[in-house]
Amino acid sequence: MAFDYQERIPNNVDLGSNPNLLRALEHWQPRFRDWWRELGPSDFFAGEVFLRTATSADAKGWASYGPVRLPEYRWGIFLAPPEEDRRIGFGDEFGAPVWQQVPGEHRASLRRLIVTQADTEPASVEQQRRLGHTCPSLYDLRNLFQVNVEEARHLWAMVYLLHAYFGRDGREEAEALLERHSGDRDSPRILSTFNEPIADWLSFFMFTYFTDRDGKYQLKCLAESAFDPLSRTTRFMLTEEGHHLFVGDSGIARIIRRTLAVMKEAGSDDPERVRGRGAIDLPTLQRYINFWFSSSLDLFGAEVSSNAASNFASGLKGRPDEARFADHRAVEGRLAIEKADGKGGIEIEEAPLRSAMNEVARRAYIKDCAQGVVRWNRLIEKAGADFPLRLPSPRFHRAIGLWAEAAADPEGKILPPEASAARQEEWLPTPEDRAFVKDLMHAVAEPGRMAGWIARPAYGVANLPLDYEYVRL
Ligand code: BYC
Ligand code: FE
Ligand code: FE
Repeated sequence: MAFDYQERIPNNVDLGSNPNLLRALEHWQPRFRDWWRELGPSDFFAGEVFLRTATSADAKGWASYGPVRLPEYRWGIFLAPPEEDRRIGFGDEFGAPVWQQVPGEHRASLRRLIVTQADTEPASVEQQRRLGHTCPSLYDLRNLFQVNVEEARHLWAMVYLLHAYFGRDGREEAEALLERHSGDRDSPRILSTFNEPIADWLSFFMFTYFTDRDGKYQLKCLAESAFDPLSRTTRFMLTEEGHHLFVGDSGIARIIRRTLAVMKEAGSDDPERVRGRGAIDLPTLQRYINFWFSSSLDLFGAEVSSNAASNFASGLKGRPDEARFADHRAVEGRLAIEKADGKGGIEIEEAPLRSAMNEVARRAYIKDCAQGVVRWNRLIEKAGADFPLRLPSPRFHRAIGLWAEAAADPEGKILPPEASAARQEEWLPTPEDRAFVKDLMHAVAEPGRMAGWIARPAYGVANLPLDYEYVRL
């Protein structure tokens, strides 16, 4: 089932047979284009970018590649193929047929989940809109734009659900998605991380590694949903997500490779000498990891959450890879959760499993995050350097949940608040770190050339050589 790109809004949901819905979406489309022009990567609209575009929902060969101008990218509404006789996979209605419409009693909660998901997509485009000016290579510039157009498509995916299933409220929410903006004082994006500036490429790679990975896990939870259109939409989004994670993972690995090479040349691991030679020292990398990992942990919500319990009970939001579990109702179980005892120690709360679903997802996410760190540390070890990177404790630098009030160090040790405040500079990027990293970034826009702070990638895009002109400016 190849997508029809002759349509004004390419889709595989038979929009043509629903004139009211089509009209509503065609009304939203110019507003989306205005937003893309104002808050997308518009400084690069004149150029031609070698991009992939989704062309079918087949698991194999779902995309095609070619030069596209950014204002002319064809966003569409694409759902994974329906699964025959799909059943609800968890919660109170386990085993019942999935829903093709929204049950009235779940309407408000479902809308809230979809709006929260939707809000992050344009937010990330807004956060990244100026990065093109300091791209380390045309290859990276192309990857940035690939991520941007797909996040914008994810907005389309959610807006389709709002328009098709939530009537007037849905249309209003779709408008509001273009009115909130990342970092806006009066009308910010909903979730914290999506209001953080991404002013340099180190932050971009950290964001695509850690924050897009929250996206992966949240989408996995929503892919389990009893609301079948949501499940099918998020399943297709997950196929696109792999590339975003690759950009982050390989980006950080390339920075580390370059740093290790510079350390070797300098015969020193002194951060100042590494910086003096135009690379990013490992302690600075660690501080960026501490920041983006802890911020992304907050995106899972509170460890113990009545929202999470009721979303699970009603079949709206499951666990990542729900099929892995034996008991899909989770009425009985408990999960041991650590919290501060208020006296500098830790106590364990046995939370009912359903209330702890945010924490179940967060733990799966943390395991996934750790895999990249192991690979990066192999590079460091092989180079004979003695500075293993690590994920900070989940207690560190949290703003949401049980640890929001506690002051823990990256090892998870609870400190008196003053002691912790005094050491923030050791643990999190300082204004000097940010200024240094920002100063390092200058656009490198000749085919095949790389900025001095990052190593070459192992391969080009879609079997093309690295010196291919991925963006014609
Ligand atoms: N910042 O009961 P709780 C992606 C709020 S990323 C600010 O724990 P719940 C992407 C919460 O809203 C994936 N506020 O919440 C990545 C609630 O507010 P109200 C995005 C926060 O509902 C890169 C209150 O605190 N998708 O796709 O269990 C590029 C109580 O919290 C935060 C989703 O998030 C925060 N960090 O869980 C592009 C999936 N955390 O009701 C894209 C949809 C919590 O008191 N969303 N709050 O006003 C959800 O499933 C849930 O809303 C959450 C929160 C997991 C976010
Ligand atoms: Fe996305
Ligand atoms: Fe993404």
